[in-house]
Amino acid sequence: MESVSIDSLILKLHDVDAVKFGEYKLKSGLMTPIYIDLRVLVSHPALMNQVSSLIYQRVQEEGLQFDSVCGVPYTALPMATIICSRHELPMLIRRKEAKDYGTKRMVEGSFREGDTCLIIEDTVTSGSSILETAQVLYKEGLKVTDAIVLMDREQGGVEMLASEGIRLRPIISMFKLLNVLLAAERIDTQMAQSVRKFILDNNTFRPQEDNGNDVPATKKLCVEPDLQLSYADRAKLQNVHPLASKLLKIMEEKQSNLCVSADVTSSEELLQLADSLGPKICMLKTHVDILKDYTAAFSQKLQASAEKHNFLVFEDRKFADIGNTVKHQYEGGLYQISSWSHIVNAHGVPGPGVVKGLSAVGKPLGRGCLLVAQMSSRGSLATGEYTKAVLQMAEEHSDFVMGFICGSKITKRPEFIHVTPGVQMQAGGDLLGQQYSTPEEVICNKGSDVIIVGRGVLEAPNRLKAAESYRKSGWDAYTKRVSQSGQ
Ligand code: 5BU
Repeated sequence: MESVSIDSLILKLHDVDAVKFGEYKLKSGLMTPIYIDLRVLVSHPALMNQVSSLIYQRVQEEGLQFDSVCGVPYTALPMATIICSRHELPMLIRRKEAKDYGTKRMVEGSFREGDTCLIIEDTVTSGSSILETAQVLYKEGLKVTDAIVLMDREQGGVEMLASEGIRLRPIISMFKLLNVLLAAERIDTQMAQSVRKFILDNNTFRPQEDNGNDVPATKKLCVEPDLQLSYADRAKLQNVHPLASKLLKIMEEKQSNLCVSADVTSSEELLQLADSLGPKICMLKTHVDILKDYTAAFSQKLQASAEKHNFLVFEDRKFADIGNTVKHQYEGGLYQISSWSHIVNAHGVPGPGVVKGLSAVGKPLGRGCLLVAQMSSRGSLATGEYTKAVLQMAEEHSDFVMGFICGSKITKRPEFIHVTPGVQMQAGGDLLGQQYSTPEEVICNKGSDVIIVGRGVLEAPNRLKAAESYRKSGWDAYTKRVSQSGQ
């Protein structure tokens, strides 16, 4: 297609607000002065057809060979559908969430092992969405060598994917888009300049400098200097909470940053889990109120198992009431949580009183608390300013608060431990809003310290094997993070 057609397409995209200027937040959390939102195309069928034609034209120009086409969900899905339908090409659909019934397939459609799949995407920033889709396809035995994207923000996606063996071919680049909009007086020079500066200042891909080898995208955030510190070094910090120090030492010693979430309903099964998985984990997380047969004897046996296998117990109670009430809930009632659980967690919602109340009970016993700064569930309200306020609450009560439940590292202070739930080998989610990231993503890219895995282990045919493979993944991601950041 000639540049004239691309020019007119750019103007049409601007007409329908698929290109917007202002202050927008990207998936990465970064604020951007330009936002590309091609989701609106479904409301503009003529434009959608033009986009799809352009993509297909590029496929032909490049002479790409493939067996099937997969659009990255969701925006590129209709584009792939139109192309495949019009040109009678086999298509595959990548599920974002695994079904919890039936076949549990992550890729729908027919294919054979070794088939090549072409990926189609609407917009690329870092390239991570394409990579994520490619990884799901790889898992099914498919090959991915090429991808086509309508709009490349020119922030490192092409380079990152190249380092992963995927050639990304953009149709419209950010600089081209800016030039066309500037020439048509849709934006002024100042705006064009500020967007150019933003793009140049925010390249997401950082290649290795010392030996010229490319660094996979999954490593790109592993170069923050504060991620240099090993668990062992952090355990020795002056201001680290004693229990955080103990946990860090256990992690280093057992080479495990795995916390298994023992979400079972019988005490016996839980104790069996503790005993069999004990050697693989640094921490065991419980929901004691889902047990149908809790007794004080159970909590004693759990403590003994923790002692024997050298792990900490974390009751995921998520206290969220006024100080006076949580004091009673923590110390008394049926479960007497403070008497057996090394660590508990709390929401920041009630304000600092919740920490003060828990601390009054837990601190004399040498217990520690994790504040829930973010949650793994879709639509969680614990974001942005709330997360910052929770961080401040922790800083002001660091004699009892030892870290956070969060999706990613929220502070550079190395004495705090970041603990992340919502982890499985494959990114995705469940039908009730849980969202999963991989161990590599959580530890290496997001800079967290501990992965919490529940059903990833509990629903595996062999729980011990699964725990070992999560331990290994989490540990490998950690060693990669530490060695990289040391460069
Ligand atoms: P899963 O089976 O790996 O999805 O279990 C996750 C566990 O972590 C489960 O016990 C949740 O209650 C817990 N969890 C979570 O998933 N997300 C959160 O934000 C918090 C706790 Br806080």
